[in-house]
Amino acid sequence: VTGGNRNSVWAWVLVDEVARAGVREVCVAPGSRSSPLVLAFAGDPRFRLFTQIDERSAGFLALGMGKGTGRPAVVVTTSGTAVANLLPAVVEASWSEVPLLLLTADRPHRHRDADANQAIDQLHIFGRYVRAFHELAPPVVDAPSLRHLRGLAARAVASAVGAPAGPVHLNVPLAKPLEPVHVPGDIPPGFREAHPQVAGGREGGRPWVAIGRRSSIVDQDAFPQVRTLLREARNGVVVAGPSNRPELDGPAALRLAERLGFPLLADPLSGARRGDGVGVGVMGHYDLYLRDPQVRDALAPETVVRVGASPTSAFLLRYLEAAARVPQVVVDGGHRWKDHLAVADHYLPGDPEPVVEALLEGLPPPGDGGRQLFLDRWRRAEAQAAEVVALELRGTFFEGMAMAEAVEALPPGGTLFVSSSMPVRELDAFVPPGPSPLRVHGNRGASGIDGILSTALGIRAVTEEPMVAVVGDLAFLHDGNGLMAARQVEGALVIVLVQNDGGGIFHFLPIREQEPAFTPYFATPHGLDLSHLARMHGIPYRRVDPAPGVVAGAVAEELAAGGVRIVEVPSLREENRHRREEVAALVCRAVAAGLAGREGPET
Ligand SMILES: Cc1ncc(C[n+]2csc(CCOP(=O)(O)OP(=O)(O)O)c2C)c(N)n1
Ligand SMILES: [Mg+2]
Repeated sequence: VTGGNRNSVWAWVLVDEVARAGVREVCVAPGSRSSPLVLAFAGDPRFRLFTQIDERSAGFLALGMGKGTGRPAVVVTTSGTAVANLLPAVVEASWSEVPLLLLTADRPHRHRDADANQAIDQLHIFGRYVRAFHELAPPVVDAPSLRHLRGLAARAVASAVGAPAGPVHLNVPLAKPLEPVHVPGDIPPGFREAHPQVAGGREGGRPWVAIGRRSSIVDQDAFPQVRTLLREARNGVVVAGPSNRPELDGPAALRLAERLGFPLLADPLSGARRGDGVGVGVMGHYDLYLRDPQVRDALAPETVVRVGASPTSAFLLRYLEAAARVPQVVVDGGHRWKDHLAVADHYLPGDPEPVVEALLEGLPPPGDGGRQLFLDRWRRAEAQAAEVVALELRGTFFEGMAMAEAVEALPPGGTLFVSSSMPVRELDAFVPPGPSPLRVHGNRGASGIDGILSTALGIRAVTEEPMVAVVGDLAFLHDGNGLMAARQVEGALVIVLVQNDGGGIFHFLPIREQEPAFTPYFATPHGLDLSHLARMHGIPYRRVDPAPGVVAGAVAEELAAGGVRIVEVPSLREENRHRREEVAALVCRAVAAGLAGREGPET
């Protein structure tokens, strides 16, 4: 314990215990009320500190760090609307089940609801979006209170880690003095000597209380029925949805599909689309061909097993909904219910890895020829789609090409971040499955276009591999403040900015017919030259021609140059829609023709 008053001791003990629980990253937004917390973090070499003026961006920066490490990053704010600005990141962390720890300074109790400056009601301000909320006691230096504080800090981190993981909020009332000045009587004489563990923490850097990680396992009673169902299934599909633990859930889905002899429909955020063991049984272009009702019928399953969240592809969702009458099993150990279509008839609320292991125990290998025929049909469809896609990605430019080439430019094992709106959908449709590993992140919890740059920079801050973030121009503008973190991170991050001057996604919706309102209120062209924003932050910015091969070349060069850099790819919204629909139609035609042909094993 250092410093000279109850606040500095209180903050130091809290921060010490947060470090002992394994937290290393801290995002600080400036303010006065939080001074004791900030000084404690800043004086502790166990932490890496980042600063961000805009608390909304600070929240997403920490969210990105949580995604990258699997442990919570801390956000420290002052009192007032500073706290309220964290809500978007808290919602995303909650919905996408990512650990996050909020330490919000507050006015002392006597100032609340009494017209004091910068005092709002911060209690439970994030409602049900946090896994835990605790209002800390007013600081005091006595052994029972500090023991409780140490335990509470450990519990906060444990609640954030889960399972299920998510945001945790500690509200910290602090009265002046906020600086570590000596206050006579604040620290009882001889306190440190009398209570060495309370004051200095447990020996050997151990946490006050080592809390075991909860895992979600499902009662064995649930398995026999599902096992029977899977044993008797004539055919089926496994769908791997977005996961916050793709390195575990992806391989689990792969293993299940392989053992069942089912095709695996792998969402790009599932961990099953790319990486070790991804072979011809893994489908990645289904969004393009499942839009065709005939193809959908020809590939209709008799059983479905879904792992993780609902898939990104709207056409895959339609396919699953069309199969509402067949048995559908959902495996997910997360916080939220993952069946908005209400088609599941078995739900196993456990972590996929142990659930899959348990399901496969005693399950005979698929002997039935029906499964093989069905898998072959899927493989033929996927192969035909892949052929058309590969050809069209060398033809006239569209945004899918920018995405595919951005991925192509990343070395194996690289990290990809995609913003909501079209980038995640271009990834879904046009980036093929394969064994070359790719770590993919996106904010798919609530699918906001907010906090995108900050989330990407947060991931960049805690990972080693080269990284590309593909973002839309509105998402880019929305989190312009996020770029403040660019000079605080190391390593290569190329932001591929798909500049179609507005929300291209709205062109794919029937609302596009509704002019004159459509353009100003939906597409929202801004006509801004975004390079100025980059220049303000000192970030190298380059605009490239929308033509085959150009994005791959530019991204590879910029990755090699290192640091945070932006590649702007201009696109025209309406042209892009036409071209994308043309490519999808070509895929559908090829796949439909192939399926209409003679059945037989793939050669
Ligand atoms: C915070 C938030 N506000 C609004 C939306 C609704 N929305 C979804 S996509 C989109 C347009 C995004 O445009 P851009 O980032 O340029 O991507 P594009 O559609 O052009 O690919 C909007 C406004 C949202 N998802 N999140
Ligand atoms: Mg756009």
